Amino acid sequence: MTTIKACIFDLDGVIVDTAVYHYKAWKRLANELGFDITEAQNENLKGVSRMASLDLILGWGGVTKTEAEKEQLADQKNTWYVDMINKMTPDEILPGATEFLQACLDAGLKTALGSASKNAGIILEKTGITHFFNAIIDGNKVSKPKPDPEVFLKGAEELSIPAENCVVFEDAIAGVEAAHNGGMKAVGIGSPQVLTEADLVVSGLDKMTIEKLKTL
Ligand code: B16
Ligand code: MG
Repeated sequence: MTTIKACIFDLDGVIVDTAVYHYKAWKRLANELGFDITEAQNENLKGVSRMASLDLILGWGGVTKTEAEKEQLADQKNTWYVDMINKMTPDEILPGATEFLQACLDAGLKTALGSASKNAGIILEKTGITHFFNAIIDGNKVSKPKPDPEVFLKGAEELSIPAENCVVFEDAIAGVEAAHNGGMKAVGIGSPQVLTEADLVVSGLDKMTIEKLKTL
């Protein structure tokens, strides 16, 4: 059993569901390039960085682009995506997320955000939850994508809590792997059939309690 002193949260799929906005923007880009992407394909983009997502999409469409063209395409997608997330409201926070964040703080635990997104700051601001986090690590602060543990290790470092006393909440397989690679516990948010390596799986933060942290 581990003493948990800090909780580190992934953003997309754990606190909010921005996958639908990523999908709309990527689909529009693919359509302009002359092909389409499906919702099933979009599943493979969750937790994957912007440029790595673009590489996957261009591969599915059988399209080759230069590095400079890819930068331009990624910028275009991001402009459409940011237009959508700028309209987000607190109603879009997933069930139980603010309640569990508050319960962590009330229990004296530290909290951090550990997201691959360079737009995490806008999302936290628009949904009104920035103040729940003692540290915010996003895609602007890291260079190595999950399953590399960089994003979570930086979170632990900013909180001054040893990795072994941290637990990560993640909806992506690569995120659970990243937590373990960093020597942290991982609570999967989603299905136990998918997140097989997680130390505990719940369907959402509405099913999470401080008591359950004691079982890790
Ligand atoms: P951006 P997370 C990830 O967020 C998303 O799941 C993924 O679909 C996205 O491509 C990535 O952020 C980068 O986002 O283009 O906004 O920098 O799950 O790590 O919170
Ligand atoms: Mg995620």
